[in-house]
Amino acid sequence: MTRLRSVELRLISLPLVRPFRTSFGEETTKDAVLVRIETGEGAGWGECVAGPDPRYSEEFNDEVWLTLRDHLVPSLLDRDIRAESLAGDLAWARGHRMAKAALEMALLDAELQASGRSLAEYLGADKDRVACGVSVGITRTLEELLKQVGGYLADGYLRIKLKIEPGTDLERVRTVREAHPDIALSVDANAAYTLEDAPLFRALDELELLMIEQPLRHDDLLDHAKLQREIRTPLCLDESIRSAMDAAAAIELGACRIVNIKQGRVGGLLESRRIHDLARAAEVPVWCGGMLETGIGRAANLALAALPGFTLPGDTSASQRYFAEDLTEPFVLDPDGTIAVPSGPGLGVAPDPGRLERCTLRIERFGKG
Ligand code: NPG
Repeated sequence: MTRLRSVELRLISLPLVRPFRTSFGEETTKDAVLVRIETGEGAGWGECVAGPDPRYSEEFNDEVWLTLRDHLVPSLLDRDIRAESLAGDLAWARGHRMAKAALEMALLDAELQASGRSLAEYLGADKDRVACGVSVGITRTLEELLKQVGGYLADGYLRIKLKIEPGTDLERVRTVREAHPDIALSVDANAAYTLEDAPLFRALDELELLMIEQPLRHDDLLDHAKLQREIRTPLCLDESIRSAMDAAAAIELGACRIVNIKQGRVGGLLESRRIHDLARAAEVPVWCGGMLETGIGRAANLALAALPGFTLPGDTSASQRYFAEDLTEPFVLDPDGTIAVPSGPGLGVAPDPGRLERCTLRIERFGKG
């Protein structure tokens, strides 16, 4: 147990090296709420995965700020807390998983720094490098898509994921498959289709994809189970899995055969580990999703991805795939397609003070820091 003395919220904005377009819109900057806490033992950083608007999830940056400022932080300030019981302390507030996950990350960072342990070791990692994939946004042209895919393969990425949306799907995926018959290739629809699109999925089923990610509604399990019964390609769920309970239901229903774990989407690293554990017991592979995180959130993702059940390459790409200049020391892809898991205490990284100041849009502090 340690006393929460102060919390600092920061809204930051970093330009992306190239716009990232998905079925729900285009992002040209990475805007995120960072949380820095000070406890009786030390300090820690957390990064919230919410975006600027409520598209991918109900949570978004301005709302996360208010939730933390007016509700979650006041309920914890000057109290004795620890990461393992934080979710229970915050259970009175329904939902708001991304905001809660950012606090939990900061608390884990502080606690583990104080005890000199790395996050990866604490979570139960069994490797010190993780296999990395890359997610390719929707491009304006096929030529641009092939160029981006070719570039990422030359970098060493071990799995290519193509974003798809109605009208920009089969032809593109087929073209990439024909150009690269042997690569690990997957698609991600971000919930843009319905069961009526089953013919499209039957056609995609011919392309030897590693998985089809979140084809149907963000809150659906039943239709995914129906679709999974019609195709051979494993379905993977992202948005539909918000907790270990959701993951257990999805697996039991046959709504997916693979689970994407994003710590922010499920309320934190500890809930992520629960999902990993139950999926592993059910022999369902998991992999670590990405939300264009800065080096802070990326460090947490790499630690998580080092757990034994993460058997598929994650969206844990190198810093330079996103930013000309990351907030932390950059994460670098090895030519073999892996990135080293941070091994220092806590997250093992901290933001560079100068870069942090340059990209900060807003800052607010609470408590006696
Ligand atoms: O490499 O971090 C990354 C991006 C991976 O495609 C990716 N993320 O739907 O999974 C997703 C998508 C996303 C990005 C979702 C940003 C929400 C925000």
